[in-house]
Amino acid sequence: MKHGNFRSISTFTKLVCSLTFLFAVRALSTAAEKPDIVFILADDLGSYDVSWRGSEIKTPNLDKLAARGAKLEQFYVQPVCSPTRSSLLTGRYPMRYGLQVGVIRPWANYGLSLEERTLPQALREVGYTTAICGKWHLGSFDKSYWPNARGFDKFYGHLFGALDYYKHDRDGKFDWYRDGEPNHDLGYTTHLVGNEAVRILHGQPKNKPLFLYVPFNAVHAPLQVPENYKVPYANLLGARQTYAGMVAALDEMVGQIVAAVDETGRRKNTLFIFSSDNGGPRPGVITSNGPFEILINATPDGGAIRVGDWKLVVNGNKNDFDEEKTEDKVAKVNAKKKRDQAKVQIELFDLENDPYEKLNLAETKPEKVKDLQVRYDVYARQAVRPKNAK
Ligand SMILES: [Ca+2]
Repeated sequence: MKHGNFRSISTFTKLVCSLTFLFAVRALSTAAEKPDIVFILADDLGSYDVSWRGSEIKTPNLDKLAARGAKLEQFYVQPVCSPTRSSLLTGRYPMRYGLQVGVIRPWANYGLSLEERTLPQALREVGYTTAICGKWHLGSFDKSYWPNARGFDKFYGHLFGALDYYKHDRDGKFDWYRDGEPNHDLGYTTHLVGNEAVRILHGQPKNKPLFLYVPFNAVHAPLQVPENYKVPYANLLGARQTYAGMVAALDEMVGQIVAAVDETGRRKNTLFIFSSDNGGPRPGVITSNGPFEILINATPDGGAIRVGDWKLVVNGNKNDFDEEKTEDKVAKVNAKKKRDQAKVQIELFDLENDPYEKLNLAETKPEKVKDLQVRYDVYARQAVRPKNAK
């Protein structure tokens, strides 16, 4: 097995269920009727930074969806932005097309492989209008990789990560578009994205189903929000106060999107899904992931596999770091690995009795480790080389 392939197994994510799906779906009037799908994706939202989980940050609109829907208390996403988004839009593990490690940087000359069939392509083929408002993060260097070329009829938003919420740039490069052309709308991006989603809903023909994908850049860094959103959180310290305001602005726009669905009479045939793309960075300082210690970017070099209640983690890394610096982190991990090739860290967890992965049972359950390692290796051999591998 090639070393590169082994590393690629990181796509199996040891990231713990940081997020929550909300389903609010009513019975369809007929089996043939296609539901609208409104998929709202937050960016870097801490899994316990929603008020239905007891947070001091108030999210009344998300709470309402949660109360009427299904709350998935444990599920897996990929460790960072681009892998999660590519998984969502292809239904395939990123290790199968080389996006398993880190994010696609603004200057990267690759993107989601053009050979991959996307969810909006499939939905458009069966009659849906397909629209994305928000962050793409699946390739920017050539327009053949942009959303309008990947199945979306409509695209409003940006291509890079870590956008400035007001200037709409990243590292000085302007990054705000409508259907492939630069767009100079003024305002806070959370508002712009939400307003566009509302506009799309109001403009949608009544008899045509809609796939509305709303990947907010909120609440990813840089931490920016209009001052009025911070006022209710004067009791919170520093960055968390700003972050709380950002979550509140996001929740407000979710409320407006849901209201637009109601106003257009589409509610009874709409599936809402809400998630974050990964867990919250700097937990305890800025975000909260509750009892889950493992955060974003948990496995830049290694991976995990779960079979039933057992989970094997290979070369796990519980350090938290900025996902935009992932490649730097990967380089450091690789350098360390070269210095110590023989040392592979193995952890085994019994998720039924230890859902927060506190007790490593690898030494006491060697047979279980062996069983899972065999399956892990099968997948590792299927992985392609990461596109950002040096
Ligand atoms: Ca993210």
